[in-house]
Amino acid sequence: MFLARIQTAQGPTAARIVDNFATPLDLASAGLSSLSQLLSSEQLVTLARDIPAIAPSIPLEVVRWLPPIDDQEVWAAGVTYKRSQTARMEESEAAASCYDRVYTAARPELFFKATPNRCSGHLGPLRIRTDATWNVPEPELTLVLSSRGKIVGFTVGNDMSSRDIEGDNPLYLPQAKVYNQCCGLGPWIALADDMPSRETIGIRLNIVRNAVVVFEGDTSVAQMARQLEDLVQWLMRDNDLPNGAFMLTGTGVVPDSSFTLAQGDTVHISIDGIGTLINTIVQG
Ligand code: DO4
Ligand code: MG
Repeated sequence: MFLARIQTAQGPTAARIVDNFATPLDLASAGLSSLSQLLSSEQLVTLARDIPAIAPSIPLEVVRWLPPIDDQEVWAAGVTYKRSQTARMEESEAAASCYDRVYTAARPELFFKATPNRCSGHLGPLRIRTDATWNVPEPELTLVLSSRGKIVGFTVGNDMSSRDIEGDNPLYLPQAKVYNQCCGLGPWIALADDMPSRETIGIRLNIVRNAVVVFEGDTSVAQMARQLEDLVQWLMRDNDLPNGAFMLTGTGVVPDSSFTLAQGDTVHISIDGIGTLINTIVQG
């Protein structure tokens, strides 16, 4: 079972995904008004299974997917894998020592990534900035946090990044990371109890251009230099998250420096225990 947000004739709605069908949920029958409230409920697992349908189930092939977020903030961790450290050091001479030091420092790199309106769901568009020339997707295991900071679920995240802007000056990081359609989330949320053990979770990235695979790479959560709970406790320091949050946990896959995304590319990110998030790249 997974939880999602989908578009129906009645508007956006939370849905339960079981056996290739999406069932729109009557959240109000459980006294809830949003998916984020359901995710923060102490009865999440029972409610997710038992909330009645508000409309007939829809076959997955015809579902119109929304990112599985409504009221939460989106945060991200950086330089949590060796590959990200080395790629960042290649990209910027000026900032090389910052990336080198943060990889081993007690305090992780954390940054604000997106508001819900800047996120795209499965099969939606993700954007390259018009003023950027070197762009990559970043495939990241993404934590779904309750309002108390508990890891209640996982989804697939794409931390779209403009490497030329970030590499020019580290103070430009927010512009390299935060803009319209800068963050892919989806296709749905896997509840924490249903995930495989963390060391076994693989992450795969494929980029397709004109029906040809132009990049493929993979990593595993076992390669991550930090513990997920450690990232969360740093995020929650003097930082309340009343609606919960999504937290991208950093990339372990970075294409070689000669690669840049192009308009029309299709980005496929698969994470074990969750599924595959597919987005098409737009620019302008
Ligand atoms: O400081 C650069 C961002 C790092 C990042 O997004 C990552 O490692 O995934
Ligand atoms: Mg990233």
